[in-house]
Amino acid sequence: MFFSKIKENLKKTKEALDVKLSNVFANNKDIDKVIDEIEETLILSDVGINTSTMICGNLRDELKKQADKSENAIKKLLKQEMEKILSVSYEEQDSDGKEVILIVGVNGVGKTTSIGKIANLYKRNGKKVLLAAADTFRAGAVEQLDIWAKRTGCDICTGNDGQDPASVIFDAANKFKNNDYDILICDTAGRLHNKSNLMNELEKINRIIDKNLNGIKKEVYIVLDATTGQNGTIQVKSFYEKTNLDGIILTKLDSTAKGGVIFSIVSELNVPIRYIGIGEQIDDIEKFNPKEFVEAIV
Ligand SMILES: Nc1nc2c(ncn2[C@@H]2O[C@H](COP(=O)(O)OP(=O)(O)O)[C@@H](O)[C@H]2O)c(=O)[nH]1
Ligand SMILES: [Mg+2]
Repeated sequence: MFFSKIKENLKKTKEALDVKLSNVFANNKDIDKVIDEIEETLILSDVGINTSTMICGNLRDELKKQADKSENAIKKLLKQEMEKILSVSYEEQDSDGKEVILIVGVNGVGKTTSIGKIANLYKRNGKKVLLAAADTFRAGAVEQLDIWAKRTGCDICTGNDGQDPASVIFDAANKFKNNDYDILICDTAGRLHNKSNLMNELEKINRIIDKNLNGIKKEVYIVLDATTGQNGTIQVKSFYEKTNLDGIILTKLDSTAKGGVIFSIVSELNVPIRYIGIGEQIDDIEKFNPKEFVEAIV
């Protein structure tokens, strides 16, 4: 049920890839030619040159080892190789203990929306969730998170527009401790006037969490908009080089035919995808699973 929803919401990417792949098989009999064209197809779907080359190199090697070179057999191997790429540094998360999640990323990528969706997932699992509205930079950001808090029935710690975000986090950390919450999710600003400002801000927030919620698992997730394609990877490298990142939330995969970008993101950044955003509604989020993802797009 859930699974067919991923398929449905990722259909732009699936259509783009599947149609081209079917053409490859329809137009070629020669195996080498088929694989060359698969490689081209992957590159055109934003999988990235290096990653596409790697996938098809492995595909060639594996195919040599078996007699069955039918379309089905090739597709099965292709999926395996794609899954392998996405499984790098991926491990299933146990979500039992207390946890602080810090959400970072540039403006408009879907940070606040993803926080609402994730809060809802935890809430549904019976967790006591607190949100921290530390994007005090952009007008309206606090209200936006507040709407999600109400919608999901979670508590929220807010500051005023322009208040020091670190002080909001400080208040939230105390509230978290004193009221026995399970999960704290912190929203942050996507852009301050310049990069060093942003980095200082994040450093300060990190310090406050480490000091005040010592011993509680902390995860820093960066949110990336899949529709910006390869650009997202560059953003991460240039902006967040000094921040320790534990995971990626890749959003708006429903709005792009270039969902293949996920492969270059994973292999270039070497940071695992944790969640994927597949729409604007509260349930349009999935814990990332490499196998399910590949099955949904090829
Ligand atoms: N189609 C689609 N839209 C999304 C998704 N995630 C967020 N959005 C939209 O992207 C816009 C910016 O989201 P927002 O959470 O405010 O971004 P922020 O600035 O990073 O906090 C909003 O219009 C959201 O509804 C997604 O997975 N799919
Ligand atoms: Mg926001």
